[in-house]
Amino acid sequence: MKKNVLLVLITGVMMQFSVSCTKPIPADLSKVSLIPIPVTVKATGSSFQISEATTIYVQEGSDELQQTASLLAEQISTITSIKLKTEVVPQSPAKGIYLSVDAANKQLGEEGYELNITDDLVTLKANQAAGVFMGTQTIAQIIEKAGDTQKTWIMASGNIIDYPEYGYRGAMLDVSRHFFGVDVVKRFIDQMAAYKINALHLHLTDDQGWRIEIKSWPKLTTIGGSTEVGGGEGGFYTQEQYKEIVQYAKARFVTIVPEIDMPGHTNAASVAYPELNGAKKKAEIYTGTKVGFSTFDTRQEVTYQFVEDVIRELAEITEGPYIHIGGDESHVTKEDDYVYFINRTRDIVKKYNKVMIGWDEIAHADIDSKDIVQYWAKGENALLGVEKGAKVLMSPAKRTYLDMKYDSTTHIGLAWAALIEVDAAYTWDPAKLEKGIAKENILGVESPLWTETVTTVDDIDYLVFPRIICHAEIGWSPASHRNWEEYKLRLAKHGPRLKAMGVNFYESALVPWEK
Ligand code: TNX
Repeated sequence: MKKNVLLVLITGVMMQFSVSCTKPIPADLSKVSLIPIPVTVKATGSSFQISEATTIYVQEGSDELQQTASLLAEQISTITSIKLKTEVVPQSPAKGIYLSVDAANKQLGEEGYELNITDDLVTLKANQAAGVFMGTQTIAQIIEKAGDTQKTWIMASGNIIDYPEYGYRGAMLDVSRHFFGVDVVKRFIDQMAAYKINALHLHLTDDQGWRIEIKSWPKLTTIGGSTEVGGGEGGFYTQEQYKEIVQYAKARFVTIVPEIDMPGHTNAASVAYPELNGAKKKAEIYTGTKVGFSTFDTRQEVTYQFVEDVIRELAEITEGPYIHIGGDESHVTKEDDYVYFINRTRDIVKKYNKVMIGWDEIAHADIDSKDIVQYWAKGENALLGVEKGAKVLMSPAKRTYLDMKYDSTTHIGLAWAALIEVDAAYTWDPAKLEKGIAKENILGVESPLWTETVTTVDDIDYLVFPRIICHAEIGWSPASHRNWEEYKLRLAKHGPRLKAMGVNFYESALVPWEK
């Protein structure tokens, strides 16, 4: 009798113990500082616990989903040191993390996703793999320690429905003024993708250097790539290296947009092949930072033979739809020669089935609804483009130029357009910037980093972060959700996250950074 009572007691205690052990830890999803802020977040007050036993399940039949699952496992391991297994399955499991594609919710579009987190199961689904990838970047921001002293990692429970305002959310890296190798570009892609940026524009050529191998014109890189601003050794990507960047980006749903800047900004090409500028004046290697002094001779056939060879080779190794042809600051090209050049170049880009993007000056050429004008300086140019039916990519220098100083004390950067503190980077709306350019005219937002004063990875980080995070939210989140006073508190929570990622960001005094 006594024995039995004891047994019942012990069993009772044990049962209670095991229940309290697995009891989910309360957490509030609505308090997690997500950037970009999602369209809707509903918190349910509980949490999903991540442990060694958690598996990432992937719906069968998609290589892209499997790749996304492996990248998520890597990201979770970086954050928590827990290595999760991935497993392909025919249907949703009862426990674990499950990634699937199911084209049920039209509202989500190409990149939207729905994330549902309960005590046992995390389901992430989207119409396309791109949306699932975007959702994994949200998961990476939701994962947190259950408490300061605890080693338990959780995801607050609830439901998120999310999709972007603009389909193109980009960053630009100028690898011409200073060259940066493949590893730096990959690191940049990872950092961008974490904030749902989906395009990387590489400014591959300029007066100071030609950075992409063109097999039919080899001196472009051997001579044209041999130096950079300040006289350093320069460099270039072989086509194999470029393809490696394209594939790395693709796995993270980032499109590479290559730019060959013409007919101005072409000194390096003309040093390699003097016939390109008509050889009236022999071009010399240039390592300074002035702009607007060079041009191709746009009225001779050899120039178009060159443009066609370059565009053909580049189109072959570029998977994305765009080729950027530059077209800015051609100050020494006569207006009608400039228009003639852009028109002929546009035909060549089309011949190789790509969409032409150019800086806002190209609006003066015969462009139409298939072309894209990148607004950087002149609203009137962008408006002209809109009148011709083109879409606008928004990169207003006063708001998005990452090479602008934060304030007068910033140790690198330029200041010709503006000083851009973090609040100035955040408090603008692409659809309200210019009268006559509405949301439906806008392809998206892009933040360019020109590198005249940028020589190291720390320099890149310092100018890019945290401003690019502001632009990422502008490109993704509804305008009605954006408010500086609230945003700066969310941004503050990303300080430790950026530090953990090894990012040398600018600790603006306007943001109450969390330590
Ligand atoms: C203007 S923006 C340029 C670049 C410079 C940049 C410096 C644009 C289309 N052209 O050539 O690098 O200013 O901020």
